[in-house]
Amino acid sequence: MTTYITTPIYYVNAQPHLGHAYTTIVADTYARFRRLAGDSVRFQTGTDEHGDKIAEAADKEGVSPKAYVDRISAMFSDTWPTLDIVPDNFIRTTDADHVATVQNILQQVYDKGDIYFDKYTGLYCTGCERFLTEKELVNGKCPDHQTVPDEITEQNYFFRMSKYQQDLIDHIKGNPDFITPERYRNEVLSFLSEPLEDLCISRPTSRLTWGIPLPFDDKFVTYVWFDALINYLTGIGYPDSEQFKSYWDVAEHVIAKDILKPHAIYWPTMLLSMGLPLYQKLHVHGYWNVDETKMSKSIGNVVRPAELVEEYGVDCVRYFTLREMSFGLDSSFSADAIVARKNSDLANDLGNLYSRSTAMLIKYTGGVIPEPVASDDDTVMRDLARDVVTTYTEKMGDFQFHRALAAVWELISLANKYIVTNEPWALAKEPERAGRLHTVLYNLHETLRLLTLLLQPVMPGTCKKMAKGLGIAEDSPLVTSLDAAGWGGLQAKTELTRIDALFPRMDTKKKKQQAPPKEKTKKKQKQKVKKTENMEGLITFDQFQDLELRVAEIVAAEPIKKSDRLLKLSVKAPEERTIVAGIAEYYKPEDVVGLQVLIVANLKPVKLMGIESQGMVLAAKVEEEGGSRLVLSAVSAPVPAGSKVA
Ligand code: ME8
Repeated sequence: MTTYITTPIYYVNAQPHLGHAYTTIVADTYARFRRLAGDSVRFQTGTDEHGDKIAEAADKEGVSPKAYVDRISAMFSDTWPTLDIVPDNFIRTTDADHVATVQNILQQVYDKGDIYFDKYTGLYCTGCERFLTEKELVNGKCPDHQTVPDEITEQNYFFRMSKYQQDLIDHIKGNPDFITPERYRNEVLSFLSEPLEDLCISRPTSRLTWGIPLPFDDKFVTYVWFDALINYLTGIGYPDSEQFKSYWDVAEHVIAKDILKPHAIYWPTMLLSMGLPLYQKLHVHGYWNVDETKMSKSIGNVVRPAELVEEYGVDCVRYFTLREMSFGLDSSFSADAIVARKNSDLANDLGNLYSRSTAMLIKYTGGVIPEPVASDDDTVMRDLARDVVTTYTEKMGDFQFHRALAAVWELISLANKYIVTNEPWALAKEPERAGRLHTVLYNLHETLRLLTLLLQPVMPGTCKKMAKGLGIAEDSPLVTSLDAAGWGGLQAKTELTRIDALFPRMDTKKKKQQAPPKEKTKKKQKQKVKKTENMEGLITFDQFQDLELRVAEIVAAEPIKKSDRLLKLSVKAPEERTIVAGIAEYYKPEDVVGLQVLIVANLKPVKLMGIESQGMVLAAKVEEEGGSRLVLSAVSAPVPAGSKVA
């Protein structure tokens, strides 16, 4: 099998931050996982170096665009090794072969009649590098950049995107895995339910020269998105190379939701026009936020990957990001969260298991793996290991990294319990129970070998150390191939090597002292008062104040399997959250996307059909002949998502 996995090519108007690092860690981890599964893999990342934004940034620094892009692009390519990210190709859109490929494709699409010249007036956001529709604006501003777009009128070239709208809808409907998670697929389908406008794909050289000249009109350069998306083809030698033949059919792109539209609409329609097969899959993740705000340079709340690596270590950063974020949803970064993961999951659970097990082996057998007793029917570790390997393989393949890791941690947790229940130190005192001791020690070390194998894609450096400690060569199939994920690969008589602790604990005392004291007493008093005052079915003003009502915007909706009544809603209020609402009998998912509704925002989360619901949507219950129906509550004019209802 073959795998081709890509990240976005990042703009060089800013240095890499945790958001870029996350996407690239995801792609690297997936590439390593597919290699573990035996695939021949190509993993590509790179930098996007043309366009208004870059020209502006270079101008600000008073250097030429080329000098500027060379410098920042190197910052990206230099960052990846520090995160143990190893792409097979780092593409730059200023590379000569890319420029030639873009011009080739433009000519091809032009000759086909899919590009025409026209006059256009639109609202242009420099941050997004694209024209926005009125509908996309919030309070007249671009919701991502909080800036008022410029109204621009100019003559330009247009790509007949609308011509391919129906083909694209059919493709998305016929291929449920084309865009995942499902909420983004629904978002795209909902967008495509309105007529698609054609795409402006040029910029006059009077306004911008830092771009690829159109091959059929040198008074224009190529719009940066039309140029950038083609990187996925250039990087594998489109159209003639062997690599293109083996990899294009299996292409998978990883992006965050900010660039869903270019990837889910522009790119597939471009491919349809070129007569090429569409990419296989688009994997869309959410944002890393800091204090509920998207991390971005313009807001100035960026977390630098290099600083994280310095503070916590590379594998801790990789593990933390993959374990903490549910792929598809937003996540919040905080130093406390990463320290907690490091101390609990890595130092306590994994690190302790490794050091306790190996220390006992060194003590009781001189560090030599013993032969387990064949007749011993202790299969507890082996049984769970088999299930964990199955779950892990499925979830890693589905980009559910947090679930795959949670499954692996079940195995770690059982192994730690296994030590306590079997008390190897007691067995060691009774020579007649040596066979039992050997089985227990073997089972623990075979578990460590499996952990070394399964954690490879996520923590490659640590796994090399773990393999070395277990006396296994770091490139041995025993720790680098899923074929060896069955029980019993570890050979008796293998000799351990002493290694340092895998994850030293971090000191949290200092932080705790700085934390402000909690205001518990006041709250408790309030609760007491509440009970006594609630006598006549009336509530006090204080009690009402406890209820937090907010306006939420529904950004995605999907049915819930096995439930006719419930819909799973993703809402912005202003942070993103999931609410399970009993409205499925009255509303179709696609009809509620974009609505602003009232919610109770401070309800304790509850699980409904296995999904955690973080709030409640308010609706009017209308009693009619033959039953009742629900009508969602709304505000009389659009307001920013998350506005409090007073
Ligand atoms: O959009 N959380 O480049 P870009 C999670 N050049 N991921 C984040 C993030 C955050 N807060 N911030 C950025 C471009 N990212 C175009 C792409 S592709 C043909 C052209 C990650 O530098 C995430 O992957 O703005 C997001 O999609 C990407 O960086 C945007 O990078």
